[in-house]
Amino acid sequence: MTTNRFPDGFLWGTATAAYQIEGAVDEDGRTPSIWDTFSHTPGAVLRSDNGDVACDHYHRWRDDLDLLDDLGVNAYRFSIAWPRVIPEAGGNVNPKGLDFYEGLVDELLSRDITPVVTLYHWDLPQYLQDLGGWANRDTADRFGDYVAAVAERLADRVPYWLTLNEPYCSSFVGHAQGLHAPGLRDEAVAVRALHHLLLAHGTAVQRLRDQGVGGKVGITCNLTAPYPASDADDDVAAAHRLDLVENRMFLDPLFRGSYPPDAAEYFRTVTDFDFVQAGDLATIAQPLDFFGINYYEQHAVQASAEGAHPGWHRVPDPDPTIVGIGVHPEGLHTVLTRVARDYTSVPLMVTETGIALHDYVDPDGRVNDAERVSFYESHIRAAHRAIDDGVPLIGFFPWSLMDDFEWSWGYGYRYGMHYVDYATQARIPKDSAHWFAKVARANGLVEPSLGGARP
Ligand code: IFM
Repeated sequence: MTTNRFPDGFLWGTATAAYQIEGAVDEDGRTPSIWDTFSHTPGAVLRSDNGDVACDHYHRWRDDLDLLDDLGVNAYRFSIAWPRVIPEAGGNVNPKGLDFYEGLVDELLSRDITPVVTLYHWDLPQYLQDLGGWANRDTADRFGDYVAAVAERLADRVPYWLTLNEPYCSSFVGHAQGLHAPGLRDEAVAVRALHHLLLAHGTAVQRLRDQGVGGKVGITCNLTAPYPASDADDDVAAAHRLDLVENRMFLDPLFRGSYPPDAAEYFRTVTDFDFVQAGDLATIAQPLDFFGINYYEQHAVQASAEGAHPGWHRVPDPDPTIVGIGVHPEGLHTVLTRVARDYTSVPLMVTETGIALHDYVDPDGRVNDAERVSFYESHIRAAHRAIDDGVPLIGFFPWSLMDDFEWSWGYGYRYGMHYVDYATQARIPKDSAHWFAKVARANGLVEPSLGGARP
Protein backbone atom coordinates (compact mmCIF):
# COMPACT_ATOMS: atom_id res chain seq x y z
CA MET A 1 0.00 0.00 0.00
CA THR A 2 1.35 3.47 -0.88
CA THR A 3 0.94 6.19 1.71
CA ASN A 4 2.10 9.78 1.69
CA ARG A 5 1.59 9.88 -2.06
CA PHE A 6 3.40 12.82 -3.65
CA PRO A 7 2.04 15.11 -6.38
CA ASP A 8 2.06 13.82 -9.95
CA GLY A 9 5.33 14.62 -11.69
CA PHE A 10 7.23 14.83 -8.40
CA LEU A 11 10.98 14.48 -9.01
CA TRP A 12 12.53 11.54 -7.17
CA GLY A 13 16.24 11.70 -7.73
CA THR A 14 19.62 11.40 -6.15
CA ALA A 15 22.63 13.68 -6.20
CA THR A 16 26.38 13.66 -6.77
CA ALA A 17 29.14 16.20 -7.39
CA ALA A 18 31.98 16.15 -9.91
CA TYR A 19 35.06 16.13 -7.70
CA GLN A 20 33.51 13.62 -5.31
CA ILE A 21 33.03 10.90 -7.91
CA GLU A 22 34.69 11.60 -11.27
CA GLY A 23 38.41 11.03 -10.73
CA ALA A 24 40.33 11.49 -14.04
CA VAL A 25 41.65 14.74 -12.68
CA ASP A 26 44.15 15.30 -15.46
CA GLU A 27 42.30 13.80 -18.40
CA ASP A 28 40.96 15.49 -21.50
CA GLY A 29 42.40 18.85 -20.58
CA ARG A 30 41.15 19.21 -17.01
CA THR A 31 43.45 21.27 -14.78
CA PRO A 32 43.56 21.40 -10.96
CA SER A 33 40.83 22.93 -8.86
CA ILE A 34 41.23 24.23 -5.34
CA TRP A 35 40.15 20.80 -4.12
CA ASP A 36 43.03 19.08 -5.92
CA THR A 37 45.40 21.48 -4.21
CA PHE A 38 43.71 21.23 -0.81
CA SER A 39 43.37 17.46 -0.79
CA HIS A 40 47.07 17.13 -1.60
CA THR A 41 48.00 19.45 1.25
CA PRO A 42 49.36 17.35 4.15
CA GLY A 43 46.92 17.27 7.04
CA ALA A 44 44.00 18.82 5.17
CA VAL A 45 41.99 15.62 4.54
CA LEU A 46 41.65 12.57 6.78
CA ARG A 47 44.13 9.81 5.86
CA SER A 48 45.40 12.11 3.06
CA ASP A 49 42.58 10.91 0.80
CA ASN A 50 42.03 12.81 -2.43
CA GLY A 51 39.77 12.79 -5.48
CA ASP A 52 42.38 11.67 -8.02
CA VAL A 53 40.47 8.47 -8.75
CA ALA A 54 37.40 8.76 -6.50
CA CYS A 55 34.68 6.49 -7.97
CA ASP A 56 36.20 6.61 -11.45
CA HIS A 57 32.84 7.86 -12.65
CA TYR A 58 34.49 9.69 -15.56
CA HIS A 59 35.11 6.28 -17.12
CA ARG A 60 32.18 4.36 -15.64
CA TRP A 61 29.42 6.88 -16.07
CA ARG A 62 27.24 4.73 -18.34
CA ASP A 63 27.24 1.91 -15.78
CA ASP A 64 26.46 4.47 -13.10
CA LEU A 65 23.44 5.61 -15.07
CA ASP A 66 22.27 1.98 -15.00
CA LEU A 67 22.21 2.35 -11.22
CA LEU A 68 19.77 5.22 -11.67
CA ASP A 69 17.55 3.01 -13.82
CA ASP A 70 17.60 0.35 -11.11
CA LEU A 71 16.70 3.00 -8.54
CA GLY A 72 13.65 3.94 -10.55
CA VAL A 73 14.36 7.63 -10.19
CA ASN A 74 13.07 10.15 -12.71
CA ALA A 75 15.75 12.79 -11.96
CA TYR A 76 19.48 13.03 -11.30
CA ARG A 77 21.43 15.95 -9.91
CA PHE A 78 25.12 16.17 -10.81
CA SER A 79 27.66 18.96 -11.12
CA ILE A 80 29.86 20.22 -13.92
CA ALA A 81 33.55 20.72 -13.18
CA TRP A 82 34.57 24.26 -14.10
CA PRO A 83 38.26 23.25 -14.63
CA ARG A 84 37.20 20.75 -17.29
CA VAL A 85 35.32 23.44 -19.22
CA ILE A 86 37.69 26.40 -18.87
CA PRO A 87 40.96 24.81 -17.80
CA GLU A 88 43.20 27.85 -18.10
CA ALA A 89 43.24 31.57 -17.46
CA GLY A 90 42.12 33.51 -20.50
CA GLY A 91 38.76 31.86 -20.94
CA ASN A 92 39.36 29.38 -23.76
CA VAL A 93 36.67 26.72 -23.71
CA ASN A 94 37.77 23.07 -23.72
CA PRO A 95 35.33 21.22 -26.00
CA LYS A 96 36.32 17.85 -24.53
CA GLY A 97 35.19 18.97 -21.11
CA LEU A 98 31.78 19.88 -22.47
CA ASP A 99 31.61 16.66 -24.50
CA PHE A 100 31.62 14.64 -21.29
CA TYR A 101 28.68 16.49 -19.78
CA GLU A 102 26.79 16.61 -23.05
CA GLY A 103 27.06 12.83 -23.25
CA LEU A 104 25.77 12.53 -19.70
CA VAL A 105 22.83 14.87 -20.31
CA ASP A 106 21.85 13.19 -23.56
CA GLU A 107 22.04 9.74 -22.06
CA LEU A 108 19.91 10.81 -19.09
CA LEU A 109 17.32 12.29 -21.39
CA SER A 110 17.25 9.14 -23.49
CA ARG A 111 16.48 7.21 -20.31
CA ASP A 112 13.71 9.65 -19.31
CA ILE A 113 15.73 10.87 -16.34
CA THR A 114 15.55 14.63 -15.79
CA PRO A 115 19.02 16.22 -15.47
CA VAL A 116 19.39 18.75 -12.67
CA VAL A 117 22.73 20.46 -13.28
CA THR A 118 24.77 22.18 -10.57
CA LEU A 119 27.24 24.61 -12.11
CA TYR A 120 29.48 25.06 -9.09
CA HIS A 121 29.98 22.36 -6.49
CA TRP A 122 33.17 23.78 -4.97
CA ASP A 123 35.80 23.00 -7.64
CA LEU A 124 37.08 26.51 -8.38
CA PRO A 125 39.92 26.41 -10.93
CA GLN A 126 43.22 26.80 -9.11
CA TYR A 127 44.35 29.49 -11.56
CA LEU A 128 41.51 31.68 -10.25
CA GLN A 129 42.44 30.95 -6.64
CA ASP A 130 45.93 32.13 -7.52
CA LEU A 131 44.34 35.48 -8.37
CA GLY A 132 42.46 35.65 -5.07
CA GLY A 133 39.65 33.16 -5.63
CA TRP A 134 36.26 34.13 -4.27
CA ALA A 135 37.82 37.00 -2.36
CA ASN A 136 38.46 38.58 -5.76
CA ARG A 137 35.39 40.24 -7.27
CA ASP A 138 36.54 39.35 -10.77
CA THR A 139 35.85 35.66 -10.05
CA ALA A 140 32.11 36.40 -10.24
CA ASP A 141 32.50 37.55 -13.84
CA ARG A 142 34.69 34.60 -14.70
CA PHE A 143 31.94 32.36 -13.33
CA GLY A 144 29.51 34.14 -15.65
CA ASP A 145 31.78 33.37 -18.62
CA TYR A 146 32.03 29.72 -17.66
CA VAL A 147 28.28 29.43 -17.20
CA ALA A 148 27.67 31.05 -20.58
CA ALA A 149 30.03 28.51 -22.19
CA VAL A 150 28.12 25.62 -20.62
CA ALA A 151 24.81 27.15 -21.63
CA GLU A 152 25.94 27.61 -25.20
CA ARG A 153 26.30 23.84 -25.45
CA LEU A 154 23.45 22.65 -23.22
CA ALA A 155 20.89 25.46 -23.02
CA ASP A 156 18.35 23.61 -25.11
CA ARG A 157 18.40 20.41 -23.08
CA VAL A 158 18.79 20.98 -19.35
CA PRO A 159 15.46 21.48 -17.56
CA TYR A 160 16.89 22.56 -14.17
CA TRP A 161 20.01 24.63 -13.50
CA LEU A 162 21.50 25.31 -10.08
CA THR A 163 24.14 28.01 -10.03
CA LEU A 164 25.89 27.25 -6.72
CA ASN A 165 25.85 24.45 -4.21
CA GLU A 166 25.92 25.53 -0.55
CA PRO A 167 27.55 28.97 -0.64
CA TYR A 168 27.72 28.73 3.18
CA CYS A 169 30.34 25.99 2.83
CA SER A 170 32.25 27.74 0.04
CA SER A 171 32.44 30.91 2.12
CA PHE A 172 32.53 30.12 5.83
CA VAL A 173 33.76 26.52 5.87
CA GLY A 174 36.40 27.23 3.23
CA HIS A 175 37.53 30.71 4.26
CA ALA A 176 36.79 31.06 7.99
CA GLN A 177 36.91 27.52 9.40
CA GLY A 178 39.70 26.29 7.12
CA LEU A 179 38.05 22.88 6.78
CA HIS A 180 37.34 23.09 3.06
CA ALA A 181 39.38 24.42 0.16
CA PRO A 182 41.02 26.88 -0.01
CA GLY A 183 41.60 26.24 3.71
CA LEU A 184 41.69 29.82 4.98
CA ARG A 185 40.86 30.95 8.51
CA ASP A 186 39.90 34.56 8.07
CA GLU A 187 36.32 35.60 8.70
CA ALA A 188 36.71 38.94 6.93
CA VAL A 189 37.76 37.10 3.77
CA ALA A 190 34.89 34.65 4.26
CA VAL A 191 32.25 37.39 4.23
CA ARG A 192 33.84 39.02 1.21
CA ALA A 193 33.90 35.61 -0.53
CA LEU A 194 30.26 35.09 0.41
CA HIS A 195 29.32 38.34 -1.30
CA HIS A 196 31.23 37.47 -4.44
CA LEU A 197 29.70 34.00 -4.53
CA LEU A 198 26.23 35.51 -4.39
CA LEU A 199 27.25 38.04 -7.03
CA ALA A 200 28.48 35.14 -9.17
CA HIS A 201 25.10 33.49 -8.71
CA GLY A 202 23.22 36.60 -9.84
CA THR A 203 25.60 37.10 -12.76
CA ALA A 204 25.15 33.46 -13.78
CA VAL A 205 21.36 33.75 -13.69
CA GLN A 206 21.61 36.75 -16.01
CA ARG A 207 24.04 35.00 -18.34
CA LEU A 208 21.84 31.88 -18.49
CA ARG A 209 18.81 33.95 -19.35
CA ASP A 210 20.78 36.02 -21.89
CA GLN A 211 21.74 32.71 -23.45
CA GLY A 212 18.04 31.86 -23.76
CA VAL A 213 18.06 28.75 -21.59
CA GLY A 214 14.73 26.98 -21.69
CA GLY A 215 15.22 25.37 -18.30
CA LYS A 216 14.41 26.65 -14.85
CA VAL A 217 17.12 28.45 -12.91
CA GLY A 218 17.80 28.28 -9.17
CA ILE A 219 20.47 27.93 -6.49
CA THR A 220 20.97 25.44 -3.67
CA CYS A 221 21.63 26.58 -0.11
CA ASN A 222 22.25 24.34 2.85
CA LEU A 223 19.83 25.61 5.46
CA THR A 224 19.58 24.68 9.10
CA ALA A 225 16.94 24.92 11.78
CA PRO A 226 18.57 26.50 14.85
CA TYR A 227 16.42 27.00 17.93
CA PRO A 228 17.13 28.39 21.41
CA ALA A 229 18.14 25.81 23.99
CA SER A 230 15.99 27.63 26.59
CA ASP A 231 13.58 30.56 26.89
CA ALA A 232 16.37 32.71 28.32
CA ASP A 233 16.80 35.95 26.34
CA ASP A 234 20.50 35.20 25.80
CA ASP A 235 19.79 31.84 24.21
CA VAL A 236 17.03 33.27 22.04
CA ALA A 237 19.42 35.97 20.81
CA ALA A 238 22.17 33.39 20.23
CA ALA A 239 19.88 31.22 18.11
CA HIS A 240 18.95 34.31 16.10
CA ARG A 241 22.65 35.01 15.52
CA LEU A 242 23.40 31.48 14.35
CA ASP A 243 20.37 31.77 12.07
CA LEU A 244 21.98 34.91 10.65
CA VAL A 245 25.22 33.14 9.82
CA GLU A 246 23.79 29.87 8.54
CA ASN A 247 20.58 30.99 6.85
CA ARG A 248 19.69 34.67 6.64
CA MET A 249 23.05 35.80 5.17
CA PHE A 250 21.98 33.86 2.08
CA LEU A 251 18.19 34.01 2.07
CA ASP A 252 17.89 37.76 2.63
CA PRO A 253 20.11 38.89 -0.23
CA LEU A 254 18.72 36.25 -2.59
CA PHE A 255 15.06 36.95 -1.93
CA ARG A 256 14.94 40.42 -0.35
CA GLY A 257 17.83 42.11 -2.08
CA SER A 258 19.53 43.14 1.16
CA TYR A 259 21.76 41.69 3.85
CA PRO A 260 19.89 41.04 7.11
CA PRO A 261 19.39 44.10 9.35
CA ASP A 262 21.64 42.62 12.06
CA ALA A 263 24.50 41.62 9.69
CA ALA A 264 26.50 44.85 9.96
CA GLU A 265 26.43 44.75 13.76
CA TYR A 266 27.25 41.03 13.97
CA PHE A 267 30.24 41.28 11.63
CA ARG A 268 31.27 44.74 12.92
CA THR A 269 34.62 43.57 14.25
CA VAL A 270 35.63 41.78 11.05
CA THR A 271 34.26 43.77 8.11
CA ASP A 272 32.40 46.91 7.13
CA PHE A 273 31.06 45.36 3.90
CA ASP A 274 33.04 47.84 1.83
CA PHE A 275 33.13 45.27 -0.98
CA VAL A 276 29.41 45.74 -1.70
CA GLN A 277 29.03 48.00 -4.72
CA ALA A 278 25.99 49.84 -6.03
CA GLY A 279 23.73 47.48 -7.93
CA ASP A 280 25.22 44.28 -6.47
CA LEU A 281 22.19 43.38 -4.42
CA ALA A 282 19.87 43.88 -7.38
CA THR A 283 22.09 41.51 -9.35
CA ILE A 284 22.04 38.97 -6.53
CA ALA A 285 18.27 39.08 -6.10
CA GLN A 286 17.43 37.90 -9.62
CA PRO A 287 14.00 36.32 -9.78
CA LEU A 288 14.40 32.55 -9.57
CA ASP A 289 12.31 29.74 -11.03
CA PHE A 290 12.89 27.36 -8.14
CA PHE A 291 15.01 27.08 -5.01
CA GLY A 292 17.10 24.11 -3.86
CA ILE A 293 17.51 23.25 -0.20
CA ASN A 294 20.07 20.88 1.27
CA TYR A 295 19.01 19.92 4.75
CA TYR A 296 21.21 18.12 7.27
CA GLU A 297 21.16 19.95 10.59
CA GLN A 298 18.97 21.27 13.34
CA HIS A 299 20.65 22.66 16.45
CA ALA A 300 19.73 23.75 19.93
CA VAL A 301 21.71 26.96 20.52
CA GLN A 302 23.07 28.57 23.67
CA ALA A 303 24.68 31.94 24.25
CA SER A 304 28.46 31.83 24.48
CA ALA A 305 31.10 34.31 25.56
CA GLU A 306 33.62 32.89 23.10
CA GLY A 307 34.43 34.10 19.60
CA ALA A 308 34.83 37.40 17.86
CA HIS A 309 31.13 38.22 18.12
CA PRO A 310 28.45 38.05 20.76
CA GLY A 311 28.60 34.29 20.46
CA TRP A 312 26.52 31.23 19.98
CA HIS A 313 27.20 27.65 20.83
CA ARG A 314 25.65 24.63 19.17
CA VAL A 315 24.59 22.30 21.98
CA PRO A 316 26.08 18.86 21.24
CA ASP A 317 23.39 16.50 20.05
CA PRO A 318 22.57 13.78 22.61
CA ASP A 319 22.42 11.15 19.87
CA PRO A 320 24.87 12.17 17.15
CA THR A 321 25.64 10.35 13.92
CA ILE A 322 29.28 9.66 13.06
CA VAL A 323 29.67 13.20 11.73
CA GLY A 324 28.52 14.65 15.06
CA ILE A 325 25.04 15.88 14.14
CA GLY A 326 21.69 14.47 15.14
CA VAL A 327 18.84 13.12 13.03
CA HIS A 328 16.02 15.65 13.06
CA PRO A 329 13.47 15.24 10.29
CA GLU A 330 11.25 17.87 11.90
CA GLY A 331 13.96 20.41 11.03
CA LEU A 332 13.36 19.70 7.34
CA HIS A 333 9.70 20.58 7.80
CA THR A 334 10.73 23.74 9.68
CA VAL A 335 13.13 24.84 6.94
CA LEU A 336 10.74 24.15 4.06
CA THR A 337 7.77 25.90 5.66
CA ARG A 338 9.92 28.83 6.75
CA VAL A 339 11.32 29.46 3.28
CA ALA A 340 7.88 29.16 1.68
CA ARG A 341 6.29 31.40 4.32
CA ASP A 342 8.96 34.08 4.76
CA TYR A 343 10.96 34.21 1.56
CA THR A 344 9.53 32.93 -1.70
CA SER A 345 6.60 31.30 -3.41
CA VAL A 346 8.74 29.60 -6.10
CA PRO A 347 8.80 25.79 -6.12
CA LEU A 348 11.24 24.24 -3.65
CA MET A 349 13.39 21.17 -4.21
CA VAL A 350 15.16 19.13 -1.52
CA THR A 351 18.38 18.83 -3.50
CA GLU A 352 20.14 16.88 -0.73
CA THR A 353 19.60 15.17 2.56
CA GLY A 354 21.32 12.09 3.89
CA ILE A 355 23.23 10.33 6.62
CA ALA A 356 26.83 9.12 6.86
CA LEU A 357 27.34 5.61 8.20
CA HIS A 358 30.21 3.14 8.52
CA ASP A 359 28.61 0.78 6.03
CA TYR A 360 30.16 -2.60 5.29
CA VAL A 361 29.44 -5.60 3.11
CA ASP A 362 28.37 -8.56 5.23
CA PRO A 363 29.48 -12.16 4.47
CA ASP A 364 26.33 -12.64 2.35
CA GLY A 365 27.29 -9.68 0.18
CA ARG A 366 24.56 -7.50 1.65
CA VAL A 367 24.92 -3.92 2.92
CA ASN A 368 22.33 -3.51 5.63
CA ASP A 369 21.90 0.22 6.19
CA ALA A 370 18.64 0.18 8.11
CA GLU A 371 19.55 3.48 9.76
CA ARG A 372 19.68 5.14 6.35
CA VAL A 373 16.30 3.67 5.39
CA SER A 374 14.86 5.02 8.61
CA PHE A 375 16.51 8.41 7.97
CA TYR A 376 15.06 8.67 4.47
CA GLU A 377 11.65 7.50 5.57
CA SER A 378 11.40 10.08 8.34
CA HIS A 379 12.60 12.87 6.06
CA ILE A 380 10.22 11.88 3.28
CA ARG A 381 7.38 12.00 5.82
CA ALA A 382 8.54 15.47 6.90
CA ALA A 383 8.67 16.60 3.28
CA HIS A 384 5.17 15.28 2.70
CA ARG A 385 3.89 17.08 5.78
CA ALA A 386 5.38 20.29 4.37
CA ILE A 387 3.42 19.74 1.14
CA ASP A 388 0.27 19.19 3.21
CA ASP A 389 1.03 22.51 4.86
CA GLY A 390 1.14 24.26 1.50
CA VAL A 391 4.83 24.13 0.54
CA PRO A 392 5.27 23.86 -3.25
CA LEU A 393 7.81 21.05 -3.07
CA ILE A 394 8.71 19.51 -6.45
CA GLY A 395 11.54 17.10 -5.74
CA PHE A 396 13.51 15.02 -3.23
CA PHE A 397 17.13 13.99 -3.88
CA PRO A 398 18.86 11.86 -1.23
CA TRP A 399 22.58 12.35 -0.92
CA SER A 400 24.03 10.31 -2.51
CA LEU A 401 23.86 7.92 -5.44
CA MET A 402 27.02 6.21 -4.20
CA ASP A 403 29.75 6.48 -1.60
CA ASP A 404 32.21 9.16 -2.59
CA PHE A 405 35.05 11.47 -1.61
CA GLU A 406 33.49 13.27 1.34
CA TRP A 407 35.71 16.35 1.28
CA SER A 408 37.84 16.71 4.41
CA TRP A 409 36.49 13.39 5.73
CA GLY A 410 37.85 11.57 2.68
CA TYR A 411 36.42 8.13 1.96
CA GLY A 412 35.82 7.08 5.56
CA TYR A 413 32.23 8.24 5.83
CA ARG A 414 29.75 6.67 3.46
CA TYR A 415 26.61 8.51 2.37
CA GLY A 416 25.68 6.47 -0.70
CA MET A 417 22.76 4.26 -1.59
CA HIS A 418 25.40 2.20 -3.38
CA TYR A 419 28.43 0.88 -1.57
CA VAL A 420 31.64 1.54 -3.48
CA ASP A 421 34.44 -0.95 -3.06
CA TYR A 422 37.27 1.43 -3.86
CA ALA A 423 39.75 -1.39 -4.54
CA THR A 424 37.66 -2.83 -7.38
CA GLN A 425 35.26 0.07 -8.05
CA ALA A 426 32.36 -2.38 -7.68
CA ARG A 427 29.05 -0.71 -6.79
CA ILE A 428 26.83 -2.73 -4.47
CA PRO A 429 23.27 -1.56 -3.89
CA LYS A 430 22.65 -1.12 -0.19
CA ASP A 431 19.30 -1.94 1.41
CA SER A 432 18.46 1.75 1.15
CA ALA A 433 18.75 1.56 -2.65
CA HIS A 434 16.25 -1.30 -2.80
CA TRP A 435 13.97 0.58 -0.43
CA PHE A 436 14.22 3.93 -2.20
CA ALA A 437 13.49 2.29 -5.57
CA LYS A 438 10.12 1.23 -4.22
CA VAL A 439 9.38 4.75 -3.00
CA ALA A 440 10.41 6.36 -6.28
CA ARG A 441 8.35 3.92 -8.33
CA ALA A 442 5.29 4.26 -6.08
CA ASN A 443 5.63 8.06 -5.82
CA GLY A 444 5.26 7.72 -2.06
CA LEU A 445 6.05 5.53 0.91
CA VAL A 446 5.23 1.87 0.60
CA GLU A 447 3.90 0.22 3.78
CA PRO A 448 5.18 -1.68 5.60
CA SER A 449 8.51 -0.06 4.93
CA LEU A 450 10.90 -0.19 7.88
CA GLY A 451 12.81 -3.42 8.08
CA GLY A 452 11.46 -4.66 4.77
CA ALA A 453 14.18 -3.15 2.70
CA ARG A 454 15.32 -6.20 0.72
CA PRO A 455 13.63 -6.68 -2.65
O1 IFM B 1 29.09 15.53 0.38
C1 IFM B 1 28.43 16.68 0.73
C2 IFM B 1 27.98 17.45 -0.49
O2 IFM B 1 29.02 17.67 -1.37
C3 IFM B 1 27.40 18.77 -0.07
N1 IFM B 1 26.40 18.59 0.96
C4 IFM B 1 26.71 17.76 2.07
C5 IFM B 1 27.23 16.42 1.59
C6 IFM B 1 27.50 15.49 2.78
O3 IFM B 1 28.57 15.92 3.54
